[in-house]
Amino acid sequence: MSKPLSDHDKKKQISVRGLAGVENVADLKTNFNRHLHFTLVKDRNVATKRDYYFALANTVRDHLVGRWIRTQQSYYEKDPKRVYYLSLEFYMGRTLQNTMVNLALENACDEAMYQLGLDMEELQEMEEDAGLGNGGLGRLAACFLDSMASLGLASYGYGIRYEFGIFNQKIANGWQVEEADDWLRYGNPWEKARPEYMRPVQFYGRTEHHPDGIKWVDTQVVLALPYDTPVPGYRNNIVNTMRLWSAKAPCDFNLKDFNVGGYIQAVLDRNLAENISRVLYPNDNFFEGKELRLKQEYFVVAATLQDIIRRFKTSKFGSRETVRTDFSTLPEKVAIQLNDTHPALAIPELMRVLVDEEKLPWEKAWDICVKTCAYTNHTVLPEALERWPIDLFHTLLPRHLEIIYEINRRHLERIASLYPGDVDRLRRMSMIEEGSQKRVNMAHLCIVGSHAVNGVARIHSDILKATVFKDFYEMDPHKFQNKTNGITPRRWLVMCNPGLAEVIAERIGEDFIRDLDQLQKLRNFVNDEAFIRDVAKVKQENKLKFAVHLEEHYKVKINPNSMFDVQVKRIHEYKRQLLNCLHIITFYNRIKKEPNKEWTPRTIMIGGKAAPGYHTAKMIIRLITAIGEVVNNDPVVDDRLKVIFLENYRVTLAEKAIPASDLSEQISTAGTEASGTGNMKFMLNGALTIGTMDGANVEMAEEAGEDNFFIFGMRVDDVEAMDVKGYNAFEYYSRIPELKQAIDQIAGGFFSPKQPDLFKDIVNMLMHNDRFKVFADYEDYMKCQEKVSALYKKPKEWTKKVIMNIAGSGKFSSDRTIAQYAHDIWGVEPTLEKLAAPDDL
Ligand code: D6G
Repeated sequence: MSKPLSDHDKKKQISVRGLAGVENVADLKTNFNRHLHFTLVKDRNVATKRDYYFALANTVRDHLVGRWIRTQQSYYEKDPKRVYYLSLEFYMGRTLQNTMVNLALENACDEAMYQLGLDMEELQEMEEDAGLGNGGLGRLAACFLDSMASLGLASYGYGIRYEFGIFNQKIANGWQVEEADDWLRYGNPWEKARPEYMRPVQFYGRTEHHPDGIKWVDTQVVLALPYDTPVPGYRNNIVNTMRLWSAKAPCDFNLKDFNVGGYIQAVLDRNLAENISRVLYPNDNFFEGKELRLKQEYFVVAATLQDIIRRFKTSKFGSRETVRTDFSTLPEKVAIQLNDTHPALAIPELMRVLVDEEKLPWEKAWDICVKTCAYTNHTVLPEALERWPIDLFHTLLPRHLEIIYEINRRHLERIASLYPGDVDRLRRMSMIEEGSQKRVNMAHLCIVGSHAVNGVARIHSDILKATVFKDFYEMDPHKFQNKTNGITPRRWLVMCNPGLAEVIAERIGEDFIRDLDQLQKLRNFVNDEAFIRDVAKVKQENKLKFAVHLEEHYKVKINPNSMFDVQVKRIHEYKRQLLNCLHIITFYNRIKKEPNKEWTPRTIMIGGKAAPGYHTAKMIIRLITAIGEVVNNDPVVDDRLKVIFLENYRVTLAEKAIPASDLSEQISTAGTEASGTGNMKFMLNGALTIGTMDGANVEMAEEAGEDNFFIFGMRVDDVEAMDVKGYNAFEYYSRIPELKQAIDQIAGGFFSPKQPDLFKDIVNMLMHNDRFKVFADYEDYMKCQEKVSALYKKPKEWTKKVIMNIAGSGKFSSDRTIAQYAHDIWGVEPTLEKLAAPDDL
């Protein structure tokens, strides 16, 4: 009998991991040892696993350097239109493996480490996630950077280098506990500080109106120190830049003008200024009007615009340097994309620079501003929309408030001329909201100050036009567009699921990695027995691997033949983790009622972080862990149902969980989830979806074919009709016995015997105050779950649907999304350029 292949040997056979040429491996070993010695200053007697990770990271990084310098040089030489993606979040996750994938170095590095007696996967586990995001919006920005580099766009990501990213979630006695994410503690090998590009950013002060213009004076200055991270394209030798700003107090901070507390106190107070980039606000889809957050938003915008204008003014053609002074060409050279309203201050800041500093007339400046900026909306939830109190604005950014008033005055004038006498319309469309507290509506500012406004899935873009931005759509229909979100197939297939990438590549070649639409060709293999077997086998291997992780972590015995039913995303009422809970409880009750029936076994996993201040979300986590405690310890249930709360869900855990999932739960109330991108990751990795007709689910079902999709629940129209009629939770509760039983159990302490009223707030909300109408979809959801269970009993039928889903997932590549932004909004074309490989070392 031949020896089974080791993990290492199995990986070697996978071609998508790049070639492991002999010279390549020898060089990598030499350079690894060189870095261990000269960079880490260690030898193998004392080196830790982390030292080995850093040595490998530096070895891989060396391969980026020449490509990075060359790419940036070519941007100065060719002077193409540049795209600036401004975002308060870039949820990058880990970088080492992604770099190896994009540079085709993975197999060679694996071999080099193997020959040195090291396990590359173990070293990879030493890397911290760059968790500079909350969820979908931040991860989208990260996927977009990969696609922009892979398509050869001259583009940049601009954001904040938070010292602390999204908190680490611990579960203690069933409750979420937050821990600070000190991700930079051991250093970050992927960033390069650029103190030579430091920029001043002003705050507070007042304005002075002089005959020759307006001055913003008596300000406090904080310095913005940029850190550059390389963003490699997929095997095209292009390396773009993500530039993240860190706050630094100037040397004379608090010493120049107010030397009150003396020197020591002034030095201690530098912290106050530097707090600006200290920590990411951990809210997803929720606006918290804190001064420090407004400071962060202005900080990134002011520093970035200075960089954009410097680059616009100076372009080097070969050895010649030209200085541009004519700003009317700015929109031909610069596109600024606003990732939600968070960087909306780019609009008044650009106006301030053009009018106050560059002395352009207002009309001219405004025309340039609108042509340069574009705005992406990510949500219709009212609690997520940014509405800053005027007082705060006035104190922190007095000049910007004046500019916004002027923008608004002209905006209202235009409305008044288009709709004479329509006073209510003026009120609805104003950027300034009256009321007990006056506020600036940032979405209105963004729409007016941009030439394009887009939603992130077809249904969401339609809802924007029909409801929240209806008035604006009526006035300027040409601005409104849709750009359905996408995910990068490099990280979310090749990197996290090499087994699946390989069985696909064996059938249709490797071109799908750059051109995901080619997955359509897999429809030809839907009846191919060998392909069905291969797809099912990869899934089973991924499940077994994840089961080992789960058993180690949660001390629960996992049945690897059970359906892995997964809902991972931020915890939020609108995402309806509670509906999932009701399914779990009902399934449990059914097993208990008929213990001898042939139930389709499930391992149900739910994971996600709750915003630290969101009480209901934290209670939802407690309910999930409480249900798990009862269900997992019930001998009658045995291995037919397990409930696991996946602790600390983040990019890295997604990369492990998604390839191992059978069923993806996408069950938000129709009309609430703008797009979703997790949904796409599951589809691409061979899970079937149970979902509502919400966000991108609608388009996913269309691409896969509705027969291959488990759709249930109210459509947007039904939800709207119910809002008119009124939603009565009690009616469902009293009519549906299994629902009543589940609610009575939660309310009566069945899952919290030591504290019977623990979940009274949740029950009250569900019964009397549920904005998201959980009960209204319960029956249909249960029926749909029964269909899922029935299909899972027929593995071949199941896998055929999986194949139809993978084959239909091509549309959801972020390469397609970015190509559309480039063509329809930015006015640039993907160059698909490949630079020649530099001589790296
Ligand atoms: C990156 C790579 C480095 C390049 C720099 C250009 O840090 O080689 O010189 O970007 O920065 P800008 O001049 O475009 O700001």
